[in-house]
Amino acid sequence: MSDEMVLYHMNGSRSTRVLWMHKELQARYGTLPPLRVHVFNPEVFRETKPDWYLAINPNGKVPAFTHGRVVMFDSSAICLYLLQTFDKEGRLAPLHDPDFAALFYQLAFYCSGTVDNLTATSSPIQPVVAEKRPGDDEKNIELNHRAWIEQCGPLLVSILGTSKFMAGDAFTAVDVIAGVNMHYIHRKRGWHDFPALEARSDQVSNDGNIWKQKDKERYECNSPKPSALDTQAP
Ligand SMILES: N[C@@H](CCC(=O)N[C@@H](CS)C(=O)NCC(=O)O)C(=O)O
Repeated sequence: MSDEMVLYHMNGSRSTRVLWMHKELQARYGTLPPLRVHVFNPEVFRETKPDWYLAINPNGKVPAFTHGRVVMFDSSAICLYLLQTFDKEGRLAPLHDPDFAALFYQLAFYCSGTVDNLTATSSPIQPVVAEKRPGDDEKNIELNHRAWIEQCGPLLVSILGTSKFMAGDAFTAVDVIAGVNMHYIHRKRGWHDFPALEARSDQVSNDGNIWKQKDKERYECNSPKPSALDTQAP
């Protein structure tokens, strides 16, 4: 199998989860193949997806990911694949521990399946909706904020308890998965309703220099001119 890994990415999107997980793994092992990043321009990508990309990801979203003959989509699923393939000693996700495994799997699916949608700009059914940025509609933002305050926020507080990091006293893959949600909740939407969650998210930013580095990192679009953008397969 070819070693090359490619991530199809949009700045400020959930594909950030994969970038961050790759960096955390690389920091711990130093032996991962490099990740080539193909960057889409959101203005163009939200309206229309090139055929070559739909052949890679018929779901038409970012992220998608290839590694040799592996082709897959969904941010948490790709993170799980990276962990299974490269975190052989469980340094980032100690999945041999059933308590950790249960928490991690539950949160990985819950975060990318439900919590992400509270701060999303696009729709899960983007190809069939006329409005391509429904998440930025004021009424939707208000409803999503209520869902955060009344449903998802309290649930995360009760699952995560009061530990220093998301899953205890050490930084783990849970901090990456849920940390992306926290980033969008606090920074993109400006919701500051659960101080315990925010304190932990700040803890990650303070201790986790990789997150800070990622935060500053903006990848250049592969083709900067919207008219010519992304028509070429990478
Ligand atoms: N559950 C998927 C959701 C992916 C998703 O919705 N991606 C958004 C960006 S955050 C997207 O591709 N939006 C552009 C569009 O739908 O046109 C995941 O976690 O990967």
